[in-house]
Amino acid sequence: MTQEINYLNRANGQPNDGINEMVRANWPDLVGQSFSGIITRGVGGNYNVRLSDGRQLVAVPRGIFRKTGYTPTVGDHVVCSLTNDPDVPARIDDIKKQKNVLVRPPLANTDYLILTFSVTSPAPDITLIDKLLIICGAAGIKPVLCFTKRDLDAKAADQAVDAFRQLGFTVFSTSFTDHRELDAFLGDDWNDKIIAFAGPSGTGKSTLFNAIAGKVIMETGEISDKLGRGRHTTRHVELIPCRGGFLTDTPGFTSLELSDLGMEPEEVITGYPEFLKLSDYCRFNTCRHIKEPGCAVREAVEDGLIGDFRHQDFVQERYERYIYFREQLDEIDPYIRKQRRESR
Ligand SMILES: Nc1nc2c(ncn2[C@@H]2O[C@H](COP(=O)(O)OP(=O)(O)OP(=O)(O)O)[C@@H](O)[C@H]2O)c(=O)[nH]1
Ligand SMILES: [Mg+2]
Ligand SMILES: [Zn+2]
Repeated sequence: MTQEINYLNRANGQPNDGINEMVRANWPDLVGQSFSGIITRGVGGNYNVRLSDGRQLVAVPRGIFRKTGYTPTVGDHVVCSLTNDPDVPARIDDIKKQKNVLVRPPLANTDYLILTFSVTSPAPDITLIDKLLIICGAAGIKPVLCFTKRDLDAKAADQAVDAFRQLGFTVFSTSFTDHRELDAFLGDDWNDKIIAFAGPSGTGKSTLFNAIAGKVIMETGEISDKLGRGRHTTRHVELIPCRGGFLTDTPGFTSLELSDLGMEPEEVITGYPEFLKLSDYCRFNTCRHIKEPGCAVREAVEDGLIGDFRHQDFVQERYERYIYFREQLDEIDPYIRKQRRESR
């Protein structure tokens, strides 16, 4: 059984005396040892760390992280030890190298990001889908597209799935009663994988979360309406153990600017794998795939060689959005981009 400590920290205005003694009394095997775990939640400078055997501790980062300006992130693999400070049960001594990190949601080491868009109410924002695909591509995270609310418009759901699938994306549609395909894709043993949701508010991220977790953990839209809080029901990022890995719901958002994230112009094409794989054939390796002579990407789009014949308009529109994002980022001074990247 999982043992948990209810650690009430000073930031919440609650006393936490004796927490260290409690840890020592309950888990003598941790005294004088280093132990590793994963950060599942962070509030007010305190981090919940889950050890591989399921025990949970609250830890505070060593001063050095404050000096280096590095803030531990949910999803970070850390090494901790117990302290002699009565206020702090454990200290984070080391943070392992991240395989990737997202800014929104703030999350490290994501394996799959489920991009959740409803087929209707709200209608899918195709530009936002492309932005999220770029963010995944640049971070090296596998995107899984999910079109929810299939029960409201099955035809639109099938069309959306079809359009992205023929380009090679992993994409599913779900409804209240049917998320079998997505479930089967995710499998039963996640082997410590972190699976997160991203997408606009009200698209059903929390609903899907609960469906996959098999129990109601996250508050969904309807409940929050009763509380009068309206949309943006989900507020913080927390890893919840699920199928041998972790699932995390994330707050929805309506806008997202690639330029604010300090993204490099060359990273835009990572969201367009159907273009990326052709870019090796461009005449110049500095090709921006816009108007350059001998551009294999532009030629393939113009000749209708990408994707199947029914989706040529879709490919053309994807290419137009690619150009839009690429030109937008090319306009920003490289120095400003660097600053934005460092301050994000
Ligand atoms: N018809 C239909 N409605 C759905 C489906 N999934 C979710 N909803 C409804 O959509 C609304 C929003 O669902 P949530 O799961 O709270 O959405 P969310 O993406 O978590 O929203 P935020 O937390 O604000 O980002 C709720 O009223 C859900 O009941 C679905 O498959 N079909
Ligand atoms: Mg939610
Ligand atoms: Zn090119």
